[in-house]
Amino acid sequence: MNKFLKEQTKKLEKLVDLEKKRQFSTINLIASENFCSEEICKLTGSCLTNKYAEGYPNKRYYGGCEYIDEIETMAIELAKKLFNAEYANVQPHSGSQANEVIYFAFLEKNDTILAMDLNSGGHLSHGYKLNISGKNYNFIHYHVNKETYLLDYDEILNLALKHKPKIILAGASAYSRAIDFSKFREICDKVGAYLHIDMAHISGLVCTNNHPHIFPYADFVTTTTHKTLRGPRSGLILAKEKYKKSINRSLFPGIQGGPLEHVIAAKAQCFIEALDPKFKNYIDQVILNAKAVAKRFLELNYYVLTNGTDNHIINIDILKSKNITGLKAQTILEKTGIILNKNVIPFESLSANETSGIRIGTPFMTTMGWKEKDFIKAVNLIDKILSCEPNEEQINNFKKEVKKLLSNKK
Ligand code: DSN
Repeated sequence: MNKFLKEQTKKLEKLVDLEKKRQFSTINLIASENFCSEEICKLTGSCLTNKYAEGYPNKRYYGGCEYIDEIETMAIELAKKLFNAEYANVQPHSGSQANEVIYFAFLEKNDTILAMDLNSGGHLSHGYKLNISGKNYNFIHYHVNKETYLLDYDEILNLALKHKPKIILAGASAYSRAIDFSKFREICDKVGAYLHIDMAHISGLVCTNNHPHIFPYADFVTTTTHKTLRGPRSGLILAKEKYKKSINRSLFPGIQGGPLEHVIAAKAQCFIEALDPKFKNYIDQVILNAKAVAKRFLELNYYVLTNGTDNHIINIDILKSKNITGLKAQTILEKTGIILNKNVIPFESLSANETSGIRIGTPFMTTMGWKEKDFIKAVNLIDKILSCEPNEEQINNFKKEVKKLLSNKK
């Protein structure tokens, strides 16, 4: 290898080391991130990445799939057990691709689908105009209630009656309250629609019964595996057995080629860990921590959307609370070592780049061992930082305070 290429390899190693250091030396409050186990990391980086296995277990287009078949079958069976599902497909590379698989399996081009509005808390793959979903299908969007910011099931019913969607999609990326899947089922039954639940954010809460379950209500369910579920960065589909053929075909050969078997093995490990009773304790603590964060921000007179949380997410209207944009809050906090993301809020008046809101989540720091008291200290610090326009000296002092809080990590 020539000098330049050797340097490039060294640079990659160094950047990964720096990222690892960053993950351990900042307070991570991003609601969609987590810190997976060493076993999961190891499997994701394993020799399984060398293997092609287009197709499904025992029906592959390549030889040499003896062990791969066993691994993928394990992952399927563990996923079914974890979520009490009749069918699982563990091949989606991501949550967005899992959603695309469902649309491609059950919709024709321009068919109507009813989903949550992006500003209300929905997701890009739920019909955003620049996303492939919004380009291929006729998405109609429901909103949250203007006063309460809660899901408005009457509006969902009215839109369903008016537009007769083939699919109704329940699920969100920035919604902090429990979703009533039984109400969604009732609406679907009234208009003859399929119920698709995207539980990407709450799958860890669903499998521990900390959120109303997806079954028997859903026809099909999609999720990522790296958020509250604490697995590798990837996707998963669950469904009733009768949809197996359509979903399998839609994924392969419809949308994806060779599955990422190293990630599938890591998903199997994630399901093993989530089946362990200790995982329920972890999710219980994630929720207790989120409730403590919401309560403290409310005590400090912040505008916490919906006045609290039932899950791992706290949404805050930071413009109304502190007269700064989400972008500014994110940027100032990052300088001190506190990482979170700006977020649009329902009926947003600013651009998606600026935003009036911030979204806070507790999964990552709970994995790091934080309890309510640690999170309350972090909220107090955030309030201190956002209550001034910190100069360099103050930033340095805040950094020291962040460091001190981080010494409580595992
Ligand atoms: N980007 C993810 C989130 O942060 O919620 C959703 O895909």
